[in-house]
Amino acid sequence: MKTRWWLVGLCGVGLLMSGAVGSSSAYFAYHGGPVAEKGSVAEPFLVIEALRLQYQGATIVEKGSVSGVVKAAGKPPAPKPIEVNQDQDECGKSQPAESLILGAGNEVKNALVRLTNIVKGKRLDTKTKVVLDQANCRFVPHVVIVPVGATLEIKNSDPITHNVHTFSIENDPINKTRPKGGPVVSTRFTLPEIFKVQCDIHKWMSAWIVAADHPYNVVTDDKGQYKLPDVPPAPGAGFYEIEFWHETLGKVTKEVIVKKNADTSLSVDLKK
Ligand SMILES: [Cu+2]
Repeated sequence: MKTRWWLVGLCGVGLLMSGAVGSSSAYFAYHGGPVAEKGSVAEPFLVIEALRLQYQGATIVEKGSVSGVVKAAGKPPAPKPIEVNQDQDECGKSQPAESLILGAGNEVKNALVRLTNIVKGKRLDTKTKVVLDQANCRFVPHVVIVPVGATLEIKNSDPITHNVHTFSIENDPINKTRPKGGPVVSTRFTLPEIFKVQCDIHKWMSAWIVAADHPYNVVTDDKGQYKLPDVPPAPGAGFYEIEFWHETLGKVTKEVIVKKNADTSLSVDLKK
């Protein structure tokens, strides 16, 4: 889940000094003089970040789902194929750009759809093994969801050397050369984060890793479709925040109400 910071306290009262204080005060002697800079003397409030709500996995009895289609607004131009300038025997002369893959009706492949404020739901599968392959000079899949605590295996299925370089901040980054036939790189992530991974040898090779601390994350298929199943209705008459993210088209956040035994349909257009 997305990290949620809750404000549980407002602490401190700022001193606002305005105007002169009588110089005959018993406690303070005010010394007037030229004011070089005017501005706030003290912040009126100090805000303290205090409690981070962790996602809680449980057996879910009442559940519904959310599904829909992600499309691109307007008609964004498809990125041009990328010219390959090395290892052409294995990688060909060009590679399709994967930064924006649209269907005939502007449906967006590889958009991430996720609930961002869910704190309780089905259990996260931390026993699973997720594979990110380097095959035919591309990362497969292009967007991979890895539960926090689960194993990600990064393979090299090509007969050439690749590299794996992740650009994570919350999690330890990886930067490893991957000779052909070399061992699988196994790793785990400890914190939720979306980050890029690339091959430093073949610059067109990149993908996105979504380290997720709850199971309500999904990637759209080549028809732009998504479905988030097994979602418990939000407590009370509440709603969830649902985020649609794409590496090129950006992000849109909506609110969605989930009802038990029902599917809520929610489709969006992403604008570049
Ligand atoms: Cu490579």
